[in-house]
Amino acid sequence: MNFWFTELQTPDMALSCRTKTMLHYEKTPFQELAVYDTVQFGRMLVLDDVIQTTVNDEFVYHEMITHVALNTHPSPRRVLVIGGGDGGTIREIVKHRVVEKATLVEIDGRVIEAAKRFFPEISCALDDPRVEVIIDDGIRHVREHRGVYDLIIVDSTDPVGPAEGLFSAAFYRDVFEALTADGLFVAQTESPFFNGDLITRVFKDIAGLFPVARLYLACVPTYPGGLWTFTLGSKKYDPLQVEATGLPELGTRYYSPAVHRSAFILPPFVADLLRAEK
Ligand code: AG3
Repeated sequence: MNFWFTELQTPDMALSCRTKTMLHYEKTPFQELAVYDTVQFGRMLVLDDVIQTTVNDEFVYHEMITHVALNTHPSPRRVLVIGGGDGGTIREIVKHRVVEKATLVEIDGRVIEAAKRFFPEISCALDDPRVEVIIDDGIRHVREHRGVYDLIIVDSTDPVGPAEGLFSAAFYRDVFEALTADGLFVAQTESPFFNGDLITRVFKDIAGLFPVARLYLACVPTYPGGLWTFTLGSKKYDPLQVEATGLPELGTRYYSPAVHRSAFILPPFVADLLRAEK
């Protein structure tokens, strides 16, 4: 069948996936939510016509947004996820026995419902006894919590619409305050090809707040340009100082102790985005 879903990744470039069927569509109070069954990537979650995750490539993003930071902190007992209503980030977090409580704060409860219904392999840990799900604005949640989280992960949509505030300096200040004295933070920060200015600005904000600021990369084929960035801010522990020996075996398909290190090796055009004079 010649039925295609197309994401306009920039005004001048698109990614199209041949689609077997549209499994679901709704308008939530926050956004349009659709689930497609694609030939190449399996089921695909789409918000406001932007691909969020697919069954076939979600492991890259979810492993990389979690395990780098979880293996950097020696005992991440309390973890907060902002966004991430599909549950993929939570599924990876609960693989770590040391985590006592993982709190998910998602603004749109409909995303969680759709994930439970259409993406059981991604959402499967949302009912774990160590997981607490709160439907609320992550910005407010962070503002109202002080010194409680060892790790905060921002698993957001692109910086437009509901997620815009999750890329602001004011929000990062509240994140810093919501962390414990040796806490750390990681956020998905978009494409180095198409969002260079954003990456530069976010890195500057994070480096201004946290003693340790790092950017790392992973390859997510359904995101614009494929190459994707994550920005990490840490009060104490440096992800580059992590000893590869002694890391827990997590059954991962993208993350490994060697990838933990190599992800921080930046091509010069990416390293340039982080230069102080920018
Ligand atoms: N968060 C969305 C990453 C941004 C994708 N951008 C795009 N396709 N233009 C992913 C949520 C997965 N838990």
